Amino acid sequence: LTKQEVVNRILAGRKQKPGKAGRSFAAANIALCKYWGKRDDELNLPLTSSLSVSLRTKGTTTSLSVSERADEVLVSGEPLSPESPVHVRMRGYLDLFRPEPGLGFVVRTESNIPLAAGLASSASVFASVVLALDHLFGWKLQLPELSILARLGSGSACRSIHPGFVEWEAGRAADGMDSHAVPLPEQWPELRLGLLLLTTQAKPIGSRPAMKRTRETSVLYAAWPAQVEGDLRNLKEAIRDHDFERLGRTAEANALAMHATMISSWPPVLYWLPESVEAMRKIWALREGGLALYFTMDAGPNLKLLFQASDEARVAAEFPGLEVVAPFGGGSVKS
Ligand code: 2P0
Repeated sequence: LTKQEVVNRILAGRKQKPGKAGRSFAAANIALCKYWGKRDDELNLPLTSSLSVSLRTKGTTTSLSVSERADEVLVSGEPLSPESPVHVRMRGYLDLFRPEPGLGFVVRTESNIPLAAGLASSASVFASVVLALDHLFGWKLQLPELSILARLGSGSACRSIHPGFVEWEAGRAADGMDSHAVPLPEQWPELRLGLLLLTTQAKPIGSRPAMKRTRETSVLYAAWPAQVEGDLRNLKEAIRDHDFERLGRTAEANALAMHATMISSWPPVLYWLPESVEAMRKIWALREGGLALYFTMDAGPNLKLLFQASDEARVAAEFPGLEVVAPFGGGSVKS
């Protein structure tokens, strides 16, 4: 099955006449149980489910309109060269939605999070593009359909359709109609995420080829599905019980297990820099000293810290410049 066939199924009977413009925001998301490995490269269907938390205010706003000319992609107001990888990828995605062959799109994205640094993936970009397309064409799609369309752009983007805790159910169907995000009902106002930006330098290998290489060459990858199964159970119970230590421990172990599969690939995939390891050791030392602080990491060298509002001042003092996000907006700060 191709992406286009899936899109045609979802858009069957929907109007194809664009309005003047569409504009939408989607938040970035950080996985507590990672998506790493696909069962279908074309449709971005995962081998396992994953679970994330939305960054609520940090993400991407996309404005879209149609034009008589070739596609234009502007990132923070700067037009991208048609040869740039981001332009090529966006164009390929927009091909799925052209109302007429000759028509182009003008896409303007503004992100308030550094995208290339592996702090967040392309998730908020593709999720906001899908929401803007829904606006532009007036499709009024259901959330599972929007999530599926976002997945076709980038797997983790399917989770950025919802706020809060989100599970991406892997599904089993060959067409992936059962592989989309589902929001969890629980709120956790005291939860904090800290974005620890250690470097903005581009990563050596993108997550897409890295994921493929891991699945194909890592001997440890065989253990990954069972790790995910246990971690998802632990995370859901931790969220239900507001058990922060259990949440943090599970998320950190899951991230390290994912990186272990990468490191055991060939050629090896190692995103860590000396600064990453230094930060890990500092977190472990602080934890030894009684601070409930954990981390997670994605396909990049930067860390995301997990802690609670009551420890925010202490964590901020230990990590100057840390960008703190409240995924559920505020909450009481007990000292
Ligand atoms: C995640 N990552 O769950 C994992 C953890 C990176 C590490 O999802 O090929 O950009 O577009 O489906 O979504 C990044 O992978 O990959 C990612 P594609 P995507 O957040």
